[in-house]
Amino acid sequence: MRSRLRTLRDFRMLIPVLLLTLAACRSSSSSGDMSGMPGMSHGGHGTPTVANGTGGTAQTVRGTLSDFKIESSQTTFVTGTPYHFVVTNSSKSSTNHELMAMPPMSGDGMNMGAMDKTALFFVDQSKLAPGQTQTIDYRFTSPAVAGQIEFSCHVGSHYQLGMKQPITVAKG
Ligand SMILES: [Cu+2]
Repeated sequence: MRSRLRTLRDFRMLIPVLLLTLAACRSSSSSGDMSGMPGMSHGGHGTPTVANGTGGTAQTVRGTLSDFKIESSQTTFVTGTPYHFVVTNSSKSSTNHELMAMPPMSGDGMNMGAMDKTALFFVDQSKLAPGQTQTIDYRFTSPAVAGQIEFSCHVGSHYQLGMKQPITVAKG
């Protein structure tokens, strides 16, 4: 009687351990390469790719806007990969900045509305006062060679002052 109770209790104590082990298996398989695992019906064909779902697989990219330059933790990207941009205005002055992802501008003949339409994505300067951080999720759909797309800030004459950072997008 005594020993039977003890066995039951031991088994109960094992349950959380089993659940934890299961959870660990799940999370490691969903973030890893599934192509090598038997019994996986999707994601096969031997192509190691980032999961296509909207789950937590986005790559974080840090963008820093200052007076007057743009720094990005990453300047080469791949189509189809979800990126999570974390953009901070680290201006030491009281200057708002913006982050646009768009073709380089040669002249100044484009108004803000047209620019916003041309841009792949942007974070407006109204949301980027000094010290502010904004995030935006984006997935590139078309490849871009050097000189085709850049991160830029077109507030005032910031662009002419150097607020541009060329990027490239490879085919994923
Ligand atoms: Cu600026």
